[in-house]
Amino acid sequence: MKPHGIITLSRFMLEERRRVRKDASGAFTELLLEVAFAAKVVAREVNKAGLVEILGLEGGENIHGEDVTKLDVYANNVFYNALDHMGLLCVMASEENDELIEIPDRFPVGDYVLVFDPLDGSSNIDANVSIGTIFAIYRRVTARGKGTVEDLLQPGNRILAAGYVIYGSSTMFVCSTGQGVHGFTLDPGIGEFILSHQDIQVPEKAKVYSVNEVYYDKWDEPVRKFVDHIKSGAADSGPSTARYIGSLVADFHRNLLYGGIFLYPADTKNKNGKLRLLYEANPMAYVIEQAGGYASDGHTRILDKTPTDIHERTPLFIGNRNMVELAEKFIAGEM
Ligand code: P6P
Repeated sequence: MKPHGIITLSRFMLEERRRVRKDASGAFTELLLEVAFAAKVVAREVNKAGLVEILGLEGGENIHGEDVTKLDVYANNVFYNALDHMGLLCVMASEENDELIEIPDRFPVGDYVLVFDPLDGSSNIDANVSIGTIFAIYRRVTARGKGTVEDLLQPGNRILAAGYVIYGSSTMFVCSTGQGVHGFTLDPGIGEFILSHQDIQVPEKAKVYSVNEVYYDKWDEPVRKFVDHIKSGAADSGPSTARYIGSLVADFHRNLLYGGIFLYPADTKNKNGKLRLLYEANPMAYVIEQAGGYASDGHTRILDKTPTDIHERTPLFIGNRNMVELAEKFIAGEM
């Protein structure tokens, strides 16, 4: 739905708070806006990544004598430094950190939990392929003080807000707080995310299927039969084309707007698939369900899985509900 006039992310979130969130303290809204601020800082660096060669090699120094870090490490530091002192979070987890991320003793702790992949698909940067940040926000479950692993290992069905930033031809902040999915495009001229895609819903027809078929022979037989089925055109409401970018945020975003199914199944090498439950599958599952789609590991709804480790992997089938449920039927041996 085309929004009327210029609505910034800040205005949208503040109006949503007044309308539905009754977030008395405003801390939740502040947290969301701080995540968006960090994304703007990351976008500025990602968008000149191609200039790293000119500005200085990663790990080296640029012409200003500044250390150039790998972009995913840089992005991780940006999100950490933007959020560690705000008194909004009790704990964080990041794809870049083996252990949970504590709030430093010198800062107050808050009521929320943030899990994030600061720069997913970063191996694609040199080819100028779209990459992204993925995040989810929970309320803490421990009573007080610094958060623990218990606060992090919550099922996705307890997510309060989730979304992603796609650093592509434009930078977009796509998120849901449980009131539908909305996309905000960064206007670099004013440094604001502007509402550009209100109430995103997955189109009725799944236009695209998206999977890395190099692993075909390593998949379980039912998964191979499912992919053969949708490729044969037999699935009457099935995909009419294949697209695979190899960057989850880019593949997901395209399917969200055009309709489709993305799958990263388990295989003989990756028994639980490659993608992470906490900060890749869960946030995307939350967004797709808010947009009318569905996400499964082939047997179980992604949002109903309770993580046992912050870096736990999961097979992922995500997109149009009818396609994901068809995959589940093949895996259950019903097709
Ligand atoms: P493959 C990027 O490395 C990533 O984590 C996701 O963004 C992407 O969907 C997936 O891996 C691609 O994996 O095995 O197809 O290269």
